[in-house]
Amino acid sequence: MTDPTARGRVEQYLADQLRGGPLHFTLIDPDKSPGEKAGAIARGAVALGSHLILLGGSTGISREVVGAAAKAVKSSVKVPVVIFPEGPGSLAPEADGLLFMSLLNSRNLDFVIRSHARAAPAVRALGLEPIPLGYLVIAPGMRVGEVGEVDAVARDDLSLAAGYALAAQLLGMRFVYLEAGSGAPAPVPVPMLAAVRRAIDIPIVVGGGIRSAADAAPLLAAGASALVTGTITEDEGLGDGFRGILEEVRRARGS
Ligand code: 1GP
Repeated sequence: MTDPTARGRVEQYLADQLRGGPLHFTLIDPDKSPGEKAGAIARGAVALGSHLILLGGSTGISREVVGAAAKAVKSSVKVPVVIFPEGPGSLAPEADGLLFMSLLNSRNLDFVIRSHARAAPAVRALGLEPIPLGYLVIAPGMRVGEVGEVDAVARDDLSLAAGYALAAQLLGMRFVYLEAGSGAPAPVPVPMLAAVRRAIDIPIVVGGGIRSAADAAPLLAAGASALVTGTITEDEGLGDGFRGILEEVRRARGS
């Protein structure tokens, strides 16, 4: 029997990297950027300092599309490639791991635990490293808020966010992801992130609506462990906005 508390390779990589300070994850939607296009984005993003590639985003994305993107990314960069699943259909063995995430504030038990029960045997059989993560949607939540049937945490309800995050930690999850929703007009509020940081010890991933260095800097100062950006690369490529965010991460790492 394997030791269930042992870190897999992706988690160990993240723990090692986190010792140097906060990280940046690049989210690529393989439906919009298939195969080699995903590989090219990953190459550019990692050259600018991004620490991990997440694949996901669209609904109804197929295993083949995710697999082709994962293969192209893996042949382009050395950092881990991790699936950000929208459902069990997107699990592709070409990736290194997946965010094994419970959507904590969904009203639909499928997103909290039922889909996981159905997908768990496949995760193990495919050899994908599951990264146990509590996923919490903060208003406005955007599309994931609707599709995930969430009761979004109000932007001024710091104690509810902190409570969810601490519950995730106490349940043994190894990361918390505070999500404002892809394309959100503003990221997760900084005071909320600060409150969650005070409440828990595990790393906090922050995403949704991060589009500039000015967005990134206060989140990093408030204790974000990793910033996720997706839309900015789709809209603007790896231009000034993306570079500015990576510059802030580098500065926070003191390098
Ligand atoms: C979405 O948090 C990610 O799940 C990234 O959001 O697309 O707004 O960068 P953006």
